[in-house]
Amino acid sequence: MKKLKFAVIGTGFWATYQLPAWFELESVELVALCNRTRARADDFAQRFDVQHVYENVDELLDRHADELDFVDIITDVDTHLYFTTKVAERQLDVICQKPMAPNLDAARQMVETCRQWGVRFYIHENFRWQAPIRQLKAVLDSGAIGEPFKANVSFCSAFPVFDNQPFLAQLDQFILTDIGSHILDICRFLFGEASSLYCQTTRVNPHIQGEDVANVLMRMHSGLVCNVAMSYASILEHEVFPQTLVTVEGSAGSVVLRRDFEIRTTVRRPDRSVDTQSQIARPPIYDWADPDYALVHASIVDCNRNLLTDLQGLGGAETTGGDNFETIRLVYAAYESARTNQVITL
Ligand code: 89V
Repeated sequence: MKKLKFAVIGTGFWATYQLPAWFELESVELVALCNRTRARADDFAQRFDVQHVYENVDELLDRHADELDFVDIITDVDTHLYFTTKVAERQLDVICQKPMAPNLDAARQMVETCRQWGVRFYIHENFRWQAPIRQLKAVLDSGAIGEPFKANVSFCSAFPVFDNQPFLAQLDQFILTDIGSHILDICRFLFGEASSLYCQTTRVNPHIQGEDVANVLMRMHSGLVCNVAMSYASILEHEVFPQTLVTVEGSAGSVVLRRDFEIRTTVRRPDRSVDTQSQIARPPIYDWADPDYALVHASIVDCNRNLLTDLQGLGGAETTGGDNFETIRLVYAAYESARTNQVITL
């Protein structure tokens, strides 16, 4: 496979893991880094042996646009439209961190700008690439539990997420953009598109700006009803961060993704007793991963691999800009529902 050359914009907390995740793949070469705080980019360049460092994105693109194949934008959400436009204008393919944009108009503009410039546009949305989520999807696709009609999806935690990512405490819109964009994407991955949605939000932590609890109820096109609970205020017996727990009931049985990656599939036997099979869908462990985030950090590699395969011309990207626009639509529909206390028809 041809080695693709790329640059990274943004060397914050997430880049600390996204860079080594790229280096798990063979057919990429990181040519340049750009960050508004030069010292941090210099530190990354030294650590990851990158030749060129810039504080200014125009300078990076002036010097390297001709040799680059794509740019990976790993910056805060407010800058995504700006950097995506800068990169697309140079006719380079774009990967952008989730959440795609701070509002739906900006997201629409990003998709449209990339379409107009004829460049490929992807969102780095990694949660659907977690090993237990992929395995759960395989159980659903096998037909073992029949036609799914009901699901509970839960991401409830009291993990001190603000210690590593202090900016999250300053967001006016917090849990639905940060975790909601992941969890609602998992729902789309498992159950398809939603036709309507209702949401309630709460702020429990007095030291943050945005909401830290959100409950979303969706009816999917398939007819399945999906109940999604998200919280960063849940002091529970078992702290499972960053695991998503899922229960799906179908016409012929049920499947439960429990803590520590256990998937239990229950079906009825002909004599009407039930049979439960258990499997563990453990993620790979990388030595560069933060143990608290190991499940998520492993999924960065699989997400990158999927996007790289598409960039290599082999197709198959899951989280294209167009696809992720449907996820971000759910996020902002959830805010609208919470604000108006209305069911939103999608
Ligand atoms: O992936 C993320 O968006 C991170 C975390 C896993 C903490 O939510 O902010």
